[in-house]
Amino acid sequence: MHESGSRHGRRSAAWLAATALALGAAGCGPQGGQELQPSGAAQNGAATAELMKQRGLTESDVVAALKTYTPTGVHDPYYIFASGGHSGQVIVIGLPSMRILKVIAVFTPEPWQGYGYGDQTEAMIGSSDQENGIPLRWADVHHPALSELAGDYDGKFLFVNDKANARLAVIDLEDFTTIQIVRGGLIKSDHGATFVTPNTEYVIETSQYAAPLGGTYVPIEQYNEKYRGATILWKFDREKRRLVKEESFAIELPPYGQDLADAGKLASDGFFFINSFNTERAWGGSSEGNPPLESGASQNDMDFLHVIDWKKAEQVVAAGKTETIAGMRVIPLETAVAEGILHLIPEPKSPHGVDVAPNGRDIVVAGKLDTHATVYTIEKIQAAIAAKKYAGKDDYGVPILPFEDTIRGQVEIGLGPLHTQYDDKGNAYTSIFLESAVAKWNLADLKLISKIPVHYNVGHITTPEGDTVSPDGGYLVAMNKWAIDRFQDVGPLLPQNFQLIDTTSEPMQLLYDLPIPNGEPHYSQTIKADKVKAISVYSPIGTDPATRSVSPNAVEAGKERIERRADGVHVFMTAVRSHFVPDVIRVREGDTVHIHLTNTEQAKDATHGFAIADFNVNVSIEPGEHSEITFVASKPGVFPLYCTEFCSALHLEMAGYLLVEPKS
Ligand code: K7E
Ligand code: CUA
Repeated sequence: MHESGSRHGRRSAAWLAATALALGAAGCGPQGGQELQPSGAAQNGAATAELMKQRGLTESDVVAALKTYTPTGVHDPYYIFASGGHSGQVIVIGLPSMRILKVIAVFTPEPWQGYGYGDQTEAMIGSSDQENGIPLRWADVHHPALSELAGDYDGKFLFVNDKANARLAVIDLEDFTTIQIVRGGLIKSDHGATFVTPNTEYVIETSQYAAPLGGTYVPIEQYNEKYRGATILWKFDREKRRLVKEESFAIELPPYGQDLADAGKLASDGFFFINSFNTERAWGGSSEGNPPLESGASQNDMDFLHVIDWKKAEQVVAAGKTETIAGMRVIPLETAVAEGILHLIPEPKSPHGVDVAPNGRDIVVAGKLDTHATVYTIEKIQAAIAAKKYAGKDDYGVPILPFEDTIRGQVEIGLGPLHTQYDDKGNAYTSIFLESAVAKWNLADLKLISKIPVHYNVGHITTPEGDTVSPDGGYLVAMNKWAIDRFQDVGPLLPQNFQLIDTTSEPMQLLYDLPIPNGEPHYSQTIKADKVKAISVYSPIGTDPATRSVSPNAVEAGKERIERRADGVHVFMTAVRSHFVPDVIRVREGDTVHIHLTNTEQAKDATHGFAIADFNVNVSIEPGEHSEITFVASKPGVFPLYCTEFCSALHLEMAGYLLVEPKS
């Protein structure tokens, strides 16, 4: 499994000369219609051949380089929004250059952006801290979901989940910043999250590990009776840019390990689908005489695909047939069964990915311990539901639809298929974990077309707009868990490996490796760059990014001042190249200091930083931004303050002093 990537053998000198000629022609040849200048081209060609020889590059390497190389100043046609895994962040990458463009701070403090240090971002990051005061300062980000209209990305918002603490975050793609973090309190972990319904009516968050709903203590011996899963439909209010808990609801689920989920679209609009594992309901206890969790959870040949009719669920909620747990309206499991909201379908052993095809009709499920991708169709599922054609019921009375009556077929993929994406040619691509490969197969006739090895242990894959109603195709990025021998050594903890693949050629061609050094990315989504309309400055001057309106404390040039009030010292300060006004702040030991700081610039990229020694004060103020900083001057002394961004030739001079006079 660890052989090197497909390299074609060296070709003849004739091929080299031809490529060299083409390169030469492209590089300095005349406009179309004119004759080539053989001498110049030949010269460049010779230089290219010499370079290839020096660096030991094959023809295939050079072609790969030409497919990904993006000259300076040229922008990529796509953004990849990648989960940052343990970092609690989102990584933004250009495709096909694979240049990292930004890290979006979400659940974790991020010093460069001052995220988690100024008042507004500290409040943002602390908004999901626990009731008992335990702060949450990391996250396990798995699945980014771009907002959609009619099943297509609209480029406005991005949602991500934190599997570890069952939280969701909302990111605004106008300024690529986090604008909300929510923790519902109903469930303890999430994984079928985040996924959006076709018009982003709801952002879906489904539990992974069953637990008593609402977070109470129940002995684990009562697992079958009292532990539950749940899927939460968070209502998204576009105008307010908020997930609204009061308008959201959940559906109680059996205590299986609910896994990935995907929303239906077009033909399957109104439904969503959730995989599961551990339908055995093993809960571990290997030192107490039980089988180990992973083997206890792998006994059944089939687990259950959950089919959820969310439009029906909306009606049941409107009719008030809910109970309230942890402040969330919950449709009880019996009600979900009685009202026909929930059906199960057997699916092959320990499934992982469920991915609805662009046509909305096919639902592709891949099982980790199976060799197939299984294709269900919504027409067959709906027909079985309508005819009440059941293969039985589970222990909770949930009707089980027959496997054979709901599938269109299966494709033999390889060992350990996980996740599926689509292109514009009717092809599906499925990652194969155990085999370390990606398979391309035809969705219409369920025929395997080809496979490409990847390095190594691929998890998710992403193709341009590859999970929408209209994928673009062309590229695929394999998000590999192991890198082993791909990069020079950096100690025992190795980077993850993103591999860019050209899917238009046959066989597919591996183009580029991008190491990811700050967490384990799971899913990514790839969107056309021109759909994202990012702002370059905050306007008007004094805008608070948290509210997107001018702060009541915004400071105009010439109106800077220091005021002593009952609640402390208020400093109304501006920042502009290359000074802070005021630049000397005099307070007394024990004073609470409120700094109201406005960057009055409107020039693109004219960012300033603001830091004070010893008080953990550090913010980044983008052009036009207003920032609030509060701290207690708890010790006397002289503390330099300065701008932390090299903003101008007089950047080092952009400084001042905080003078804290002793009490006595
Ligand atoms: Cu890593 Cu989607 Cu959480 Cu598969 S998941 S790899
Ligand atoms: Cu402002 Cu450096």
